[in-house]
Parts: sequence; C-alpha cells; structure tokens
Amino acid sequence: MATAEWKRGTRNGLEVVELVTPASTCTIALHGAQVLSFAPRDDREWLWVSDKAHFAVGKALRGGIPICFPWFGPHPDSGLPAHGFARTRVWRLSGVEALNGTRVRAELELASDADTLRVFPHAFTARLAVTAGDGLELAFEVTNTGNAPFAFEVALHTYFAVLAADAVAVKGLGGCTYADKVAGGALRRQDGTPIRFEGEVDRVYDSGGPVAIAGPARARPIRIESTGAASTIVWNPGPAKTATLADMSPDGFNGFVCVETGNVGDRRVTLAPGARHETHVRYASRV
Ligand code: TA6
Repeated sequence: MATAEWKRGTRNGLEVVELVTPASTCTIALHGAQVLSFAPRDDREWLWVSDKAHFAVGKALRGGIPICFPWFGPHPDSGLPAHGFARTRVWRLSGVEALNGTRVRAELELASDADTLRVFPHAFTARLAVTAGDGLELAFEVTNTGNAPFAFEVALHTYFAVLAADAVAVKGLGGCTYADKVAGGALRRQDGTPIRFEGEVDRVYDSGGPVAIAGPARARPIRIESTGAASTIVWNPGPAKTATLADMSPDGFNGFVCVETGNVGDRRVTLAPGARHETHVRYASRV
C-alpha cells in the first residue's frame, strides 16, 4: 500500500513534483504550476494532455489544469498572450507536506516582478495549493501586495479526459445564463438539459457550480464543487477549430471536455491593497 509521499522529477524536460498517496498519483509541473495528471488507483486518468502539447518554458501546455491569470481569453493588446502569463512562467515550489497519511499538499508561488509589471502593472503574490488524495483540490489565492486596488480574472482551465466527448454531458447549470462565444457572445439561458458536445462548445456561465461530468464515456461521474468562484466555462473545440490548433491532433477534441472554474468577465475580482481572494475547487468521484 503506497503511503503519502512526494518526489521531484521531470516530464518531457519540465521539472515536476509527484504527489503519491494511497488513492492516487498527481503530477504538477513547476512551469505554470500546472497539474498534468491525476491518476486514481481505482479509475482511469482524470486529466487529458494533448499528444502534441508544447513542453517548453514560456509556451502554453495544452492539457491538465492550466491557470488562466491575471486575464482570461485574449488581451486587448493582441501582442500579449491569451489567458495571461501565469501558465507560461516557472513557479516556485514553496512547500510540500503529507497530511495524515492519506493526502499530500504542494504549494507553489508566483510573485510579480519586472516582467509581469510591464504587462500587468500591479504588485501581487499568487499561490496555488494542490491537495491530492481520493479527490483533487486546488486553491488559487491572490494577494494584492501593492498600494492601489486592481482587478484580475482567473480560470482553472481543466481538461477532463473522456473516452468520447459526444458521450458525456455537463450537468448542474440548468437555469444559468451564459455567454455563447460560438455565437459571438450572445447571452442565453441554459435550459434543464445537460450540456452536450456536438461540434464546438464555448460558453461562459454565470455560476460557480456545483457541476458534474457524466455519461458512458466517463466510468464514474466527476463532481466539481467550488468556493470563491462565480464563473464556469465549458469548452470543446470540435473538429473544425481543432484543425486550426498546431498543438492538437485532428481527433484530439474527442478525448476531453473542459470545465473551468473561476471568475471572469463581469465576475472578475477587485482586490484592495493588502486584500486576498481564494478560488477553490474540489474534484471528486465516488461510486
Ligand atoms: O476556455 C475556453 C477558451 O477561452 C476558448 O475560447 C479557447 O480559446 C480555449 O480557451 C483554449 O485557449 P488556449 O489559449 O489554451 O488555446
């Protein structure tokens, strides 16, 4: 029986820390503080990583749980990367600890510096705590270390592995309004039916959940519960958009659905000097 422990290593040249518990193994790249894998001992891998993902410092890695911060989506200045800079910087591993023999928590940190201040002129410290056990928890905390308020967006952009995207659905957002980015951002209201994936789906819901991913293509449903989150983004590129993405195989869209938890658009967070905000999400799957 594995005990709760951790070890450092590399994956495709990127430095990683691996959290090993009796129930699961979780791999986190220091680049982007990006969770790349969560493999329960009694289930399939929960996360998907593109077979053409870029494993290179400074480049976005498609898959796992990219952190979109301090902005979500394209930046008004087209010269800046979509989804902010948190996912393309190397974070500091500030601590790892085994908790009561069944879980392990890793903490990673990114502080503002000359590079970030050039594109986001605010002093901050961002911390991500990843706790692995029979489920997976992420706590993303931002502290305003400057002397003026600032606003930021965040999304934990999770790629959930599925056997077939058209054989799962996302449940729990019935009645919520959403911006349909496939229809130019048109505002719509989700009816009571689960969200299904036939073709490109790209929707920003005004709800932090809880939601679930379920269907024949997921042996067991994954439940997603959050605190400090007011947005859920649901995305799958479908075949046409996938064909435009250099870091995806043509059929890659069929291997995942993205259900992302955070605070984006008009749900962005404004922090007073010295204030902090935590976006917390828990992924669980019980029989
Ligand atoms: O979360 C959905 C989304 O904003 C989509 O519009 C699509 O751009 C996706 O993120 C992936 O973005 P990326 O920059 O990682 O290719």
